[in-house]
Amino acid sequence: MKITQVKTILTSPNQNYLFVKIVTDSGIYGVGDASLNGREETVANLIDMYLAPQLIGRDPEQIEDFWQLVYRGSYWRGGNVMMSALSGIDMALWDILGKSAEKPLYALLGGKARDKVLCYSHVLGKTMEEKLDNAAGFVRERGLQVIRLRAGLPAANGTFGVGGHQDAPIIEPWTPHREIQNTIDAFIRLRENVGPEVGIIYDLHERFSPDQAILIMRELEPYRPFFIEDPIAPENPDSLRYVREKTSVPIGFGELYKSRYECLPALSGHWIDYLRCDIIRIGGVTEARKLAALAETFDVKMAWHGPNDVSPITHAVNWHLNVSEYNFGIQEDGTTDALINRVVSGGPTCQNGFLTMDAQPGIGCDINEEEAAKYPFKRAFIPVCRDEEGALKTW
Ligand code: GCO
Ligand code: MG
Repeated sequence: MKITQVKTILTSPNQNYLFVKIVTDSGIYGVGDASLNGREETVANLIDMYLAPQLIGRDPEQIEDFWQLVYRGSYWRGGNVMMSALSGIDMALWDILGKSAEKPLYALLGGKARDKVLCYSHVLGKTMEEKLDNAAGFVRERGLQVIRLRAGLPAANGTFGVGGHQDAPIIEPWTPHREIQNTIDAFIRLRENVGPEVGIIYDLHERFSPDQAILIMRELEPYRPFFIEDPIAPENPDSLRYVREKTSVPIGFGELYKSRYECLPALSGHWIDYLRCDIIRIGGVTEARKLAALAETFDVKMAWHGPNDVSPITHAVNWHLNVSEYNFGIQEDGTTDALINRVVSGGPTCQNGFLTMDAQPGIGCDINEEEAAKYPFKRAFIPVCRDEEGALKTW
């Protein structure tokens, strides 16, 4: 089997996505997701200009070799743009492998290690007030065991880059030291609203400094968070150790990590309980299985990133990883908009708190290219935060 064509597909069904489709001379093709919120076209260009020409004529089953060719062979290693491009291609190659073996991806990864995949959803609502008020109903309606809230003020229009063409990022106000008490109060209200049994994940979105995060987490200890997500920024591993040592609250961390090497100190030091990498940022299936094995070594559970800005293809790959991993913890089902399902078929859904999927050979998803063309890509930016002094803060 030889690769004959590599296509990049940019589309915007209420959110920008970048897909990769790799076609072979056998008629089998594979699909992957290379979406990088706010930089999709840059990733597409890297694939079209530099990676696709290296794929044409290759045996699609040499997945590890192509991974190394892009990662080490480029000499300039890593980074979000390169890793997203590599991940999208990697997923498509595994999809081809599964389809030609007539096996679902999870079977290639060692087979099922569990029957059910616990998942959590984002509490929805237009404002924080609405989310806090509606949480119990939301949990009841969907039969959820675990929910997730993100620290923040009511979102401005265009959050997550869904607002269509923009010339610059939207600015949201956020003054961290003023939001400490609000953040604590929001969690406590949510706990009171949903009762003691429901797991609550609170995403602090790297918005606080270590001292602020510690303050919040210590106050929340009696309210038993399922985990606190990304309490601080990831750049300085020692800061994470510092936070870890000062609180007993479980920590989920890592959607901004781009490599196994970045994850290593947090894993080997046991500074986190759940590793939350995004498979589009760390190198696709090839790297995800190595990373999960590494986390298993250090008793850290997996909770792969699954927001609305990754497509059903990534949600499906996450599911295949989930069912085949020994150290699976929980899966984020951050899907908030169904329009993407017109473009991508297949993929898991959250039913009564568990992620279920009809497994087909490969990843089990397909892209409807005609449908994708109906939603033309528009440049969009992730918002930025500025405090009341005008200084830039983490969004
Ligand atoms: C999450 C994440 C996302 C990110 C988004 C950025 O936990 O799901 O924090 O919501 O903000 O992926 O594009
Ligand atoms: Mg997050």
